[in-house]
Amino acid sequence: MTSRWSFPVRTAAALAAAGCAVLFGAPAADAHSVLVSSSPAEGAAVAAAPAEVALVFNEPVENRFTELAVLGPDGTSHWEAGPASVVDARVSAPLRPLGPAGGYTIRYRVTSADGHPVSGAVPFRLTVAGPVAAVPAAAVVASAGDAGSVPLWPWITGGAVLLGTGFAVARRVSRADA
Ligand SMILES: [Cu+2]
Repeated sequence: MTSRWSFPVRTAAALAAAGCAVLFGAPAADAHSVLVSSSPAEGAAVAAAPAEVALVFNEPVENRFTELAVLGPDGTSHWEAGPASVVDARVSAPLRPLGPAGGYTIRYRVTSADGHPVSGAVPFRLTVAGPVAAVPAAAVVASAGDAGSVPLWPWITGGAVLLGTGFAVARRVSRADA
């Protein structure tokens, strides 16, 4: 008898079942759902954004607590265009036109048929920058707090000094006119 699934998938399913039994005391037959394929595929290089991202699991997953996000090369910007939809074993979400070229990540969390959560990430690469050059505003705000980012205060201080100098000069000029 041949299996529908490749050896790595069956191994992952077996390990998930073992983990299930250890963590939840459930019988090994109640295995966690295992990701079988994705679009874009793991590690794929695409030249343009697909209309949606999709994940296919080895069994139908439950349609609750489903999360599907597509993160940009900065690791914080979101590129999914709406909530995930679940149809049997397939979980998908619409995708915005993508931004900068680089590494994108599909991050997911689904509920297995046995009720246990399964989460993971699927990386893919955009080889040609999309039409949305600018990173979404929320991502800029979020990354401004990163330890590695350039601090804002020198720019604010510099701007204030320039503004003050401008006022002083303007006042002197208007006094000279009088
Ligand atoms: Cu489970």
